[in-house]
Amino acid sequence: MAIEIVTIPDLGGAESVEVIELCVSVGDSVEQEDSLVVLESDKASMDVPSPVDGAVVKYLVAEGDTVKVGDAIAEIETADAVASAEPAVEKSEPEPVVAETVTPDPEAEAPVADTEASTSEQIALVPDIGSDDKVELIEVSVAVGDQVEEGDTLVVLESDKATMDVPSTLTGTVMNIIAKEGDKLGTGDQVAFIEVASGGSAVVETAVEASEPAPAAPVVTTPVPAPAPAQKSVAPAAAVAPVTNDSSDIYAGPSVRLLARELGVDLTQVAGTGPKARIQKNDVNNFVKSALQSGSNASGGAGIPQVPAADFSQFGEIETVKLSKIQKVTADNMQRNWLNVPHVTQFDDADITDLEAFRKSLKAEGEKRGIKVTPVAFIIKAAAAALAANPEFNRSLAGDGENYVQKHYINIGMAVDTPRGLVVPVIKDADKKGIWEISSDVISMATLARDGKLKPNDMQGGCFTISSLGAIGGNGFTPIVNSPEVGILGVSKSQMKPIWDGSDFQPTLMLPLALSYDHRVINGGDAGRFMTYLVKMLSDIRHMTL
Ligand code: CAO
Repeated sequence: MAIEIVTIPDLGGAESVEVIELCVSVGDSVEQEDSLVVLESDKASMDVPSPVDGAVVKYLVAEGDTVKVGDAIAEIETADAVASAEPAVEKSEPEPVVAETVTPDPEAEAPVADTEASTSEQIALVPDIGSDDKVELIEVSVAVGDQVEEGDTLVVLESDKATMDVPSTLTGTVMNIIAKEGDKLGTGDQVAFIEVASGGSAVVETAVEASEPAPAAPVVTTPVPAPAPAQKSVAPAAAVAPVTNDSSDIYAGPSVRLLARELGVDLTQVAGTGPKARIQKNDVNNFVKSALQSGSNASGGAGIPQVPAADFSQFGEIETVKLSKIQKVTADNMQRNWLNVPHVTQFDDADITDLEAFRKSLKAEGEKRGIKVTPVAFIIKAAAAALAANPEFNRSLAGDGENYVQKHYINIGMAVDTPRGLVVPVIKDADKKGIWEISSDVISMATLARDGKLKPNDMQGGCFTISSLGAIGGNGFTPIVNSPEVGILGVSKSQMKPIWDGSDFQPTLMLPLALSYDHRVINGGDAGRFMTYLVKMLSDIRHMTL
């Protein structure tokens, strides 16, 4: 074990810079090249990577500190047992700060310019970025027709270590933007044509030419050391130049931008908590966390807008009550299923006049058995039969999106309203059970549910769900599929209706049914057949015995 002290390397001429971010926590393991801190001068932000593999023992600087070359920033305990005769500080000094070194190249060739004309079109090039590697263009900061002044950012490049502005060294009009977002650019690549009002001036500058020589030491800086007059005061780092109006206030370092892109986070929606409201890694992580907790996706993913928080107290007296665990789980499940499942709901009414007469005829025997038979038992029985006859409804999409799983068992879930929230116990093997057994299961499951005594196993393995509001009322509702199941039946209150039998209106007890299904797995035809089958079962219970 050895302690390595990491120091601030050559800053390429900058006197002092600000520590704007500590990238890891004390105790964290780091690998060589992992960023330890992000520094920021008035020109650029720069990562200081770890020179060794190890664990961060201590930070010797804090966010907001001003540091200069040679200042110690962190202690790292290395796993390397090799005892070095050199002091750790000396060992760390020669390490490069970052891989991307932007060193202006005074030798670069200038594009041809017509100094005689009143205007001339000149090409802005990527200056020497200190590496043969190409880096990604992440932002185009101007549009064709824009007037730019010397120092205005044209595009922003980003390697895995640094974000670099390519500022214009010309004052004029952007005539054509050659490079586009996503392009990989290297030293000397063309960025844009700029029409320059020469005004008799013989001076023709490219981005490269305008750059003053920088020290040879590896330093991340912007291509030109000159201050960028058009940059926003809110974002002193040229590295965070705007792309569009919406992103004009983004103030974040390269590692944060990388993280945001990986997580699909739109940084315009993230509030920065760092110095000068700079967006830090934690801000991005917290944004994602809160988006997930609120059940909403981070913008840029599914693009679901957040419902703004409301202060109801301004309208009257309120109280805030903690959600029960079941309520929270239900909310998450409903939101997940609503968002993931393309729902279609089909409606029909079943004539249950005979079924009700039969059910009532069972009352006396039910009292002897101690079992109350309600319409729900018949609906479960009929649904099990419909599932057997229409196996499409007994499928689930496999996680790979390439297959479906066909189930060869029939378990029916039954939504039960309890004071703690909605739960769905499962009647196992409903197709193999008679009305008495199903009724007994309904009673015991509903009792366990209301007493909060259901075991996890009681609520697992459902193939299809029945949600009955028949005892409560209503003409119909559209239930949400209990994914990964693909179908759910909403049952409403039966009503006596005059039904035309071809020669007369007959008083008929009609049961409203609503079948919601996952249209990824079930077609309308499948649903139509399922519903027709179900209605037939309920309308003539003799079919259930077949
Ligand atoms: N039409 C008319 N009457 C009905 C009916 C219907 N569709 N369904 C049940 N009833 C009657 C019953 O026959 C019973 O009347 P009687 O005592 O006169 O026979 C009465 O309503 C009460 O029934 P119940 O509630 O005791 O029993 P059930 O079998 O109908 O329902 C259960 C059991 C567990 C489904 C129910 O208690 C329950 O919790 N329902 C709520 C489900 C729910 O909240 N769903 C919402 C899901 S939202 O996504």
